Amino acid sequence: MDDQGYVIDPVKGPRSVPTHERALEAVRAPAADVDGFVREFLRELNFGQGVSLARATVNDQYLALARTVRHYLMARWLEAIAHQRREPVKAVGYLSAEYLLGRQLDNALLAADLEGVVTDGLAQCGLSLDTLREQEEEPGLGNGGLGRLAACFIDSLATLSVPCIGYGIRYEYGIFRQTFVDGRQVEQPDTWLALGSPWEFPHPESSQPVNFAGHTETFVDDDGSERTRWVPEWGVIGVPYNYMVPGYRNGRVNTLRLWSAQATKAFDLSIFNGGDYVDAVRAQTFAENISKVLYPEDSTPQGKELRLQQQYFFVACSLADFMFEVLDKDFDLTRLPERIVFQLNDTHPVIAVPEMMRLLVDVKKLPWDQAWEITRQCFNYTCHTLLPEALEVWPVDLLRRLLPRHYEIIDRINAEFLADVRARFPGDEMMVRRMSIISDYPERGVRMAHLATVASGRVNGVAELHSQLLRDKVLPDFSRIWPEKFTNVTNGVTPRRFLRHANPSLSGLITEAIGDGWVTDLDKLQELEPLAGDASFRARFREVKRANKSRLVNLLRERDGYELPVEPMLDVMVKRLHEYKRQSLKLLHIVTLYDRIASGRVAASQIQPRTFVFGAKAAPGYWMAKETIHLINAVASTVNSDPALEGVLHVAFPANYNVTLAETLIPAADLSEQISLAGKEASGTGNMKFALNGALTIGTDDGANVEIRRLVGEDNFFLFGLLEPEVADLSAQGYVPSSFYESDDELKRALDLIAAGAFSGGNPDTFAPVVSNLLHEDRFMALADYRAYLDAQARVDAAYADQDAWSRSAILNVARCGFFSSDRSMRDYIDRIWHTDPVS
Ligand code: 26V
Repeated sequence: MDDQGYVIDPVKGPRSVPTHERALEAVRAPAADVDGFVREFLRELNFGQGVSLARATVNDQYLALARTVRHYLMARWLEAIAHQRREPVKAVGYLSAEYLLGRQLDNALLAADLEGVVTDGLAQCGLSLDTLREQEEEPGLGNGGLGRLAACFIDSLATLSVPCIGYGIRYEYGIFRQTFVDGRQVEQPDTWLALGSPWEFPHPESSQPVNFAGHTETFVDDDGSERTRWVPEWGVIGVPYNYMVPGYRNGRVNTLRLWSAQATKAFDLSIFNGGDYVDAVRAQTFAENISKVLYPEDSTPQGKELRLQQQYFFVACSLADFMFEVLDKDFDLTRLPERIVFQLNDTHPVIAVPEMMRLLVDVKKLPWDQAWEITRQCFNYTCHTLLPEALEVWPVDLLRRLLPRHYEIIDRINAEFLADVRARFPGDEMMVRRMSIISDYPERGVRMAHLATVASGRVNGVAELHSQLLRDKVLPDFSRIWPEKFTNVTNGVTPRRFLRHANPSLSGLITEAIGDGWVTDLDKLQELEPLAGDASFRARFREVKRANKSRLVNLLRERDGYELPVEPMLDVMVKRLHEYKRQSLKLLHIVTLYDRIASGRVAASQIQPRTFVFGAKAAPGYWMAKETIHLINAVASTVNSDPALEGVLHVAFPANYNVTLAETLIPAADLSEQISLAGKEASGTGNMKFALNGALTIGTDDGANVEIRRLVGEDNFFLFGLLEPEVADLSAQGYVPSSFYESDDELKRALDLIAAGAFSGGNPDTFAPVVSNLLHEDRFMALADYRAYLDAQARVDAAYADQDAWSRSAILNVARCGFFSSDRSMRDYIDRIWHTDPVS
């Protein structure tokens, strides 16, 4: 605030502030010029870090820089928060157990348009922005697609000026750091907070108590009505940490609020009074365990008590925070749906449904039916999977012990729901069993997807094919009784991080051609389409790709010690390691190429040179996935050390694939591998990032691949493999993988080579389990798709040989992928599900 009562916004300039706001707005952004920046940066270094420039470590410099950049966003953030409280606008409450944010500094610089000023200002201090940005440990508070999607969505909502609070968990340890020891994955803790994060703002004054266990009692209220009260056994405190979510150069900053668990004083005291100091300290640790670590499984629920504690913990904090802190304590909750719509990011936050009912019925004393009406208007559910084993089912015994009141509420919701089903389908008890929220077999369990579907206004899948399969195969009974509940919103990715920031060279080329409007209106990329026919533009596009490859080759040399050539086609498969994603199919391709040369069937000079890059973390308890990692590393080391293959075939598997590595890898790729078995990948979002950065896709008819292919055109996409109905037929017939092995000589040779120990120093035992799994089980039909995959790869080689035609296709991929902006996804959610408005 300056003397005249102005808030200076570095982007929009001065703005008049009404007097009643002035007290709130004691914040003023530093001047957005080089001198203003340098002054502020040195002030942060001296007074914030307590060091002189001469003695500052790189970490001091980074922290001071981050704090300085924060200042530029602060005025807008406070304004957004004040507005939220003041104006009766409807907000989105995004409930997600995961946010895979990636580095914050680059994003903040981009949003606030400070890159130029900061580069110059740091140079004046003798420092380089590139060195400082490397200091940041990315907050890896997610496993993969689902967590990264949440991060893209909150970015887009801020850019669209839609009020949103993202709610989640501040894990002290995010996704593990992957290392390789003798080619095997070894997990290390992710200590992202070790040096402190300058991007978080703790707000202990807004802490929320959260209770667990105990029992319930009924009693008669003052007004004579019978009520239930929960007498919990223990509790913890949730301390919120706020993070800025800046919109792209629009003056909007939304909030991400992550909860950290702390022991309650009351809890400590009871044990301290018992005299056992050590027990008391241990109890404190016990409470703090709740937000200690992100569970690294992303497909097989372990049914672990701590995970249920995590889920309830963050959801209880978040609902109470919104209902009683963001809104006034005396807000008329019958009007709650006018102010909030909660999006359930998969089933992880679904315990919010009975929690909302508990708050409305037990705490706010609303009649059950009215509370249920409100609840149903406040929640919507997004499903992110098709694997039956990934659907969460909580054992009744566990849920009832940990959350006795919630279990009662779920039981009543179920009873009323099943009464409705019986009324609609008299006598169909099979249907009642199939639909019940509480299952009887194999043990009594609460099916969280059923609870979410019953309680939600809308249920959506994340790509067209996925939404269709969700309706027809995962929740068919529900879609029969409530067809209008089901909808699709195809995923998207933020063009700010994944094109503008990650690929500055291509961004520059695009902007030069069509202006910079595409950054917030990605459909504008269509204007590039005519340039695909322009030979000089194609040549420049190829130069950009080459420069990006060289950037990657340098990074992999420094980071992982790889010596890779820049020229070959760069073929990339990066995603979590899972059998359904079929990294093993990619491996069989590589082994076949290797075998063709090693056996002399094909001369090395006849092969289209390629560098294969893998990036993949396996869940620590997923044995087959870890064996596959070992095999990839073994094949990589054999291929890379064969002098005959120098410049022809190389395989790189940099450890610890994360958002930061993706930002260098994706822009360099020529070929994007999206080869899941049809009907298994809900959407995929890496597929979108690659296509947007001008890689061509080799892929199955699965997830969002279907839509990518439709948009970019079938000539610019390498399709192969069984279609989803064919997969279903083959399964029904009884799939026999060994029959494919017997009938395809090259497949047989590839598997035999692995089995014989060609990649394990002659030891046939090392990879026997992987081979045997493929030969005898092959749940995801890699062998059935092998020949089609190799044929498609041959088409890729032929296409790549014509570099000019290839660049034309690549440019068309960029031009036609505007649809995959998460801004569009957010507009779809707004139109079909949320019905919220942006604020001016
Ligand atoms: C699932 C589970 C299951 C219980 C154990 C813990 C846990 C943790 C995370 C998850 C999430 C798995 C679901 C997921 O990440 N799905 C991915 O979502 C992406 C965004 O919609 C989508 O693009 C991918 O296709 C889908 O696999």
